[in-house]
Amino acid sequence: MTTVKFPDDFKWGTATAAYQIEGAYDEGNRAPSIWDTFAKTPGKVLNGDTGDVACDSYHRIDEDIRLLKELNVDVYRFSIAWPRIIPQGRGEVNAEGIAYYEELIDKLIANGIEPFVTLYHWDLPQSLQDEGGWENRATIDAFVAYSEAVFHAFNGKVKKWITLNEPWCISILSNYIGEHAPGKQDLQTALDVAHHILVAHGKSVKRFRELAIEGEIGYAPNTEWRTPYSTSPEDVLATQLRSGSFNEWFLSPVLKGEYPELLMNWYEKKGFTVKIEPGDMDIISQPIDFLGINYYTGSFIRHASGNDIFDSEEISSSLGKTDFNWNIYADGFYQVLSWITATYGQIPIYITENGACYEADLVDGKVNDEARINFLRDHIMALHRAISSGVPVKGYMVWSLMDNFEWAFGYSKPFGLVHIDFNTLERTPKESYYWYKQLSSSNQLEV
Ligand code: JSK
Repeated sequence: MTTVKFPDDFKWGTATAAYQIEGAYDEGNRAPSIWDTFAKTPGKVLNGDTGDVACDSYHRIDEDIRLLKELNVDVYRFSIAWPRIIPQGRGEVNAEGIAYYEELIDKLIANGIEPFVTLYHWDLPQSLQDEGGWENRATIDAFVAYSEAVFHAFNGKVKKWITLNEPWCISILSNYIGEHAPGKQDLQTALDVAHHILVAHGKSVKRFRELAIEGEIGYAPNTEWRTPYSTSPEDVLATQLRSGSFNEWFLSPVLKGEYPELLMNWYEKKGFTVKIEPGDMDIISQPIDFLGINYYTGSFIRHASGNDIFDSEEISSSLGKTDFNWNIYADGFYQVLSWITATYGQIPIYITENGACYEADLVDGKVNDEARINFLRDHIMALHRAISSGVPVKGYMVWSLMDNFEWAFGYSKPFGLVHIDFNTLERTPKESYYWYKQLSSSNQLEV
């Protein structure tokens, strides 16, 4: 056995999101979000599951904080629901919404756990969607006003802020592929949404600086690592396009102030445009303090004429699969982190999500999810390799603290360190919880 030690100031944590765990969908003056609407639209979510109750975390602050405390984590990443703070999207701030998150934040701090807050984790107020949602540039200023209300409410208590979670999911998955809310399937709409949320990100960062809010601000794109099936120019191009549309498209505007040229030209050749207004790129590329990186998987890509807009296809490989049928690609984690630092420089990075879906039954009070332990161990080893080679990673958060509402797949895809019985809402730490507790307590891995 060898011991792999992490830097002394390295932060260990876990992550959740409002719509996936809170429930209490119609309490505390909360108004519907696009996910309330989408989940209640027949056929959109597996088994007709909704976030109406979820893990009922809205009513279980003390219970969830006990789990975090016993897990001995340094940080807890959660999201604030815009529909609880400004229920109509614009206008009056809801005191009950502020009070709920203030209680959560105060109790986290009292228990020595640093709150890591995501402002937007996909739950856009439905009233804004009724006005066009993120397709409408006016939603940008609504987001800035919402951000400002939250900045003011928790300034000095929250010192790590994330504007957006997974902009690729907000734009492409939700408006081109159509798997997430609002479920549109139009690439031009998706590119418009992508641009507007990036401008919204930049204007929120700008406001954060103008208001001299304490702490640091960043954002959390999801990344995947794609490897060409062969060195043929066609396979390499297909990989660069598929990968670029997922990674660079959401990193380069923020970190370089420009969209990746290869993709821009490719979209234009296909008849799609990005409507950039004067000053947009300067706003988008407001300097951020850290980069949140979500990483789950990767794949091998080859040329396939007409298969998708990039003439690309993912090919099956010998990589293992999680119970979500996602490739297990731990080396891809090392590769993508190394590529980010090589491409964008030494911006501090927090791993804001990494984890896996594995099913495991509760038997005699225990959940033996050894597969999740193996996944986490392999990925945390890859993370250590990246840190050892100079990638400035400052912390790591497992997705997720608890089993929760996995969007279009409802409650069928467990990612938690804690098992949730969705009939009783009883919480049971899994074997991976105890494994991770040992890691977060010792700051080292025995391999
Ligand atoms: C997990 C990525 C935030 C938190 C977790 C889903 C995801 C995804 C899910 C890609 C995807 C679907 C579907 C089909 C075909 C082309 C959540 N993260 N999570 N992260 N990423 N795909 N190209 N990649 O629940 O809320 O694609 O797309």
